[in-house]
Amino acid sequence: MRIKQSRLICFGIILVLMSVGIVAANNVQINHPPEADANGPYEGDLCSPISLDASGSYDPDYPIGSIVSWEWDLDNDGEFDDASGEFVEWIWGSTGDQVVGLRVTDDAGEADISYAQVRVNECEEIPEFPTITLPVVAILGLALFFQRRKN
Ligand SMILES: [Ca+2]
Ligand SMILES: [Ca+2]
Repeated sequence: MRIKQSRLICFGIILVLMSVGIVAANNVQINHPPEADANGPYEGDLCSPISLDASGSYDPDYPIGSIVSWEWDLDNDGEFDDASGEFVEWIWGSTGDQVVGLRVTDDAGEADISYAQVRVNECEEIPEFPTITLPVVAILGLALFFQRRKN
């Protein structure tokens, strides 16, 4: 009888310990690192800013965890210190294919990096004032000349 009682007590203690362990395991929050997405490829020209969009980046823990910073390396020197924010604009100083880096960091300090291509073209030239006005003035002048001759 005593042996049966002590076995029951042991079984009860084991059950209590197991349930405490399950509750503790469920309360442990495991952080997952964010996923960076620099998007692209982008294309633009030297004369106007090119818009970059990091909105494809996400934290798998959302809404419990989320991305708190978006940092860009726009001169490809390995330092993510050129711009910050989910959406940024940048004017390049030279033409050609460029590489931009994006580093996102979540609220637990975990980070991820993504790269994108940017093609920078020559400026699209807008015709200067005389190249538009001279032909128009010439056509108007000719039209006036022929109308006067007709009369
Ligand atoms: Ca996270
Ligand atoms: Ca940089």
